[in-house]
Amino acid sequence: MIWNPAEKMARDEMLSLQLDRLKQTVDTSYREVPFYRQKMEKIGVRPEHIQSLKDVSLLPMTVKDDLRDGYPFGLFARPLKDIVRFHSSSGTTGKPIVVGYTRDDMAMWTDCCARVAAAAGVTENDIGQIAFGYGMFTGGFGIHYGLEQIGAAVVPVSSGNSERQLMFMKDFGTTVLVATPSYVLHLSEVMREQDIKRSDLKLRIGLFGGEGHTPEMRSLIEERLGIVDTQNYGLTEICGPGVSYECLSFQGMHINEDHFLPEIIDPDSGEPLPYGEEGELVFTTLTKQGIPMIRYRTKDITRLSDEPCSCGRTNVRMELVRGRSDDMMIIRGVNVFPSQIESVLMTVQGIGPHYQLVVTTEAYMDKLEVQVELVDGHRLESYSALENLTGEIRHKIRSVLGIDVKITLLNPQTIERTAGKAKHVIDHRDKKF
Ligand code: DLL
Repeated sequence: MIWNPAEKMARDEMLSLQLDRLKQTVDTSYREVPFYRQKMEKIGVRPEHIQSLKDVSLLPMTVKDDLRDGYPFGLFARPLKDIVRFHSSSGTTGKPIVVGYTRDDMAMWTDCCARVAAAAGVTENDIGQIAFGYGMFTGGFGIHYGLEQIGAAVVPVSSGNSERQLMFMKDFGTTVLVATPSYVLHLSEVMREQDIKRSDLKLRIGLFGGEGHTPEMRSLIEERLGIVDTQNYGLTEICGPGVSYECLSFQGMHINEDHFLPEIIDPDSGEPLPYGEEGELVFTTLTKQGIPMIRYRTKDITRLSDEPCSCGRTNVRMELVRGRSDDMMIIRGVNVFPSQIESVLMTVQGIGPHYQLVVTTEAYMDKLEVQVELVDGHRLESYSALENLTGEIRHKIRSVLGIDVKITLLNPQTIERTAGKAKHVIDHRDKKF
C-alpha cells in the first residue's frame, strides 16, 4: 500500500518541491550552523547560488568525521529547547556522532517509517515484533513509530534473548519481524535447536535493515521462516531507518525523496555521476530541522534509477547496497566487496551462512582469508572431505571473482552470533580505503 501521496507525486512536482526545500535548507544551514557557513565561505558559495537542483553539486560535502569533530551538538541548527530526542551511532573508533530531532523531525521520521512498513504490506491487522536494539541506535524507535502510525500492534521486545523472542512470536502470533538479517539468521538457528517449526509461527513479513544481505541470503531466510523478506535502508546521520525501502515489486529501494535528495558521486574524485552509474551515495536532507545534512557522504556503494516502478511509486530507487567503500578490498587489482563473497559462499553445500573475511596487507597488496563455518562439524574429522570442500570453495571464488583466497573451515557455532549487525570483515590492513 502507498502510505503517503508524496510517494507517487508527478516528477515535475517532486523536482520543484525538492528545489524549494533545498534552497530553504541551504539558507538555514548557512545562517544557523557556523560549520556550514565557514565551509561555504571557504569555496565562495552562497545560498543564493542554489538556483536549480543541479546546483547542489556546488555545495561542500560533509563526512562522518565532521560530526565527530563537532561532538556533541556542533552541527545542530536549532537551540536545545527545540530538540525532543537524541540518537547516536557509535562507529568503530573515537567519539560517537550525535543527532537531534525536533518535534517536526519526529513526525517526518514516523511518516517515513510508516511508508517503509506499508510498502512491505504491513496493515493495522499485523503484530510487529521489533528485535532491533532500542536506546541510542535509531533502528528500534524508528520502525516502532512507523508501525504504530499504521495501526499495527508493536511488540517492543528489543534485541537479544532469542528464546524470549520466539516465545512472544509464538504466543502473540507475531506476523511482522523487524531485525537485522544477521539476527534473523541466528533466530532461525535457535528455532531449530528448540524444534520450533515455521508453521508454529504466524510470521508473514520481514522488515530487515541496518545492514545489507545478498539475494542468496534472502532466499535462505525466506525458506527458513516462511516470510516475504523486504529490505529497508537508512543511517543515523540522515534520520535512521526510513530513508529508503523496498516495495513488493523488488526493483530496488524507493527513496523518500521529498525529504532526502540523493546523488551518486565517484568516491575517488567526488564528481557527480549520472543515474545508472555505480558510485557512492550522498544525501542532502530537505526538511530536517534539528541537524540538517548537506551532501553527506554515506560511503555506501549503489546506483540510482528513475525508471518507473510497477508498484506505482514515482520516487527514485537505489539498488540494494553493494557494500561500503571502506569495506571494499582490492585483491590483485580486483575490487571485491564482502557481499560478492557472501553470494558465492551461499551456493556451496555444507557450509555457511556464517562467515568472516580477514583482510591483511602483504607486500602492499590486500590479502584475503575466508573463514566459514561448516554445517556439520563431523566433516572436520575427514581430511579428504575437508580438502574437497576447501578446493570447491576456492575454485568457485576464483571462477566468479577471479581472485585466489585462503579458505579456513570452522566448526559450527565458532563465529560469534550477534543481535545487531554482523561484523563480516576483520580488517588488519595497514592502510584502509
Ligand atoms: O543502521 C539505521 C537503520 C536501522 C536502517 C534499521 C534500517 C534499519 P547506522 O547504524 O548509522 O544506521 O548505520 C548506517 O548501515 O550507511 C549502511 O552502510 C548500513 N545499512 C543500513 N541499512 C542497510 C541496508 C542504521 N538495508 C549504515 N542495506 C549505512 C545495506 C545498510 N546497508
